Amino acid sequence: MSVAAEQFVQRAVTFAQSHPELLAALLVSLVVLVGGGYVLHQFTRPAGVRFASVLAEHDHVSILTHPNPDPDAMAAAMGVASLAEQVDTKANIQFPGQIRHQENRAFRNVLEVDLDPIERADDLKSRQVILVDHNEPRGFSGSETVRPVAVVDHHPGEGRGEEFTDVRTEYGACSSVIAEYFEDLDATPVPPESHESEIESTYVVPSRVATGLFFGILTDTDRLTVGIDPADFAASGYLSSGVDEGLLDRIANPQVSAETLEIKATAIRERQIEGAFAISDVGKVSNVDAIPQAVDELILLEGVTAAVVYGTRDGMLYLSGRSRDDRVHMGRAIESALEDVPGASGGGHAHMGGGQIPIDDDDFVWPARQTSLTDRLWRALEGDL
Ligand SMILES: [Mn+2]
Repeated sequence: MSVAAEQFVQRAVTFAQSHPELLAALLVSLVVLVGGGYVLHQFTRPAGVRFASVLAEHDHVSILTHPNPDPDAMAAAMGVASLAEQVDTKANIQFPGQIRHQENRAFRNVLEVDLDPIERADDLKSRQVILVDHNEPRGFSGSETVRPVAVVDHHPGEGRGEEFTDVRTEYGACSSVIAEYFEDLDATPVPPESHESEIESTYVVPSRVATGLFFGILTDTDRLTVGIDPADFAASGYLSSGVDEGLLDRIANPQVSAETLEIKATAIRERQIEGAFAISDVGKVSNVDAIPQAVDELILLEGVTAAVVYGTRDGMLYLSGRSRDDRVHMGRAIESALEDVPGASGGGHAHMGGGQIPIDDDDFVWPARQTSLTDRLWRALEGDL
């Protein structure tokens, strides 16, 4: 030690001996700094790291999608299941409702998503539930008794997980949030031609999962055109090296059933037009998923800026609406058209909405009510309700 340094230490020791209260204060500040730093570290760990540690704390989880899961919900569930597997937690994916839409069926089959239907809370394989792509359990009996462990979503809502909640309403897809979790863990997307064992990182995004998440982002943002956040682009970029284009093509361009095409044809043929608005009654259908697909076609018709298609199945009338007209908020238009209709429910966003009305006759031979429904829809689209 140099003479100057020795003198400095000597002076410091003398100073501390004569001011013990200052030394104590210094020690207390050190403890506070280190402890505070630790607490801060707990809260500033990336969400994906925290989520993985929540998963790792459980032996077995049930990953639950919303009713009639779409590709974004199934992909998010696949991602969580893969992550669970990588932290040695057993996982089952479960869903209420049905998987009917050809795109959803193709997604499930082509990517071999292993998921089981549930009708009641007792069907849950584990009471440790992780909700994806929705934040409140619904669509099965006893759903209100389920207290999810974790919630990962991009829809507005009050639902919370007991140990973990991550709801990012600005994101176009729940799949983007899950992709970010993998990125937080420095996971490597596995290229389709490679094998997972060739990857050196601790965590991986299997190619099947990367393809699913990428397609989840594509469908929930209408092929990256609607409601997209920069985070969705970033997540797509991150996943891209793991995407299997062959599988992607099979999911994105599934075969369409003859009934769906016929319902689309009926919607176009039976359309009533007033100004820039179109309404079409497709009658009785066996696949209600065809109704939103039919209105997706009707809205493309030149000169049409807002459209509603409705049809019936098993005592229920289903409506689906689209708007690319700034004057028409479709969700509110459907909601106001169905106001006062007993048992009916409806709503949605500005550019898309839907609703249901319980009917007593499945053949819909109630011209008076049909006329009044169409009339109310016209007035709602015009903004008169
Ligand atoms: Mn979604």
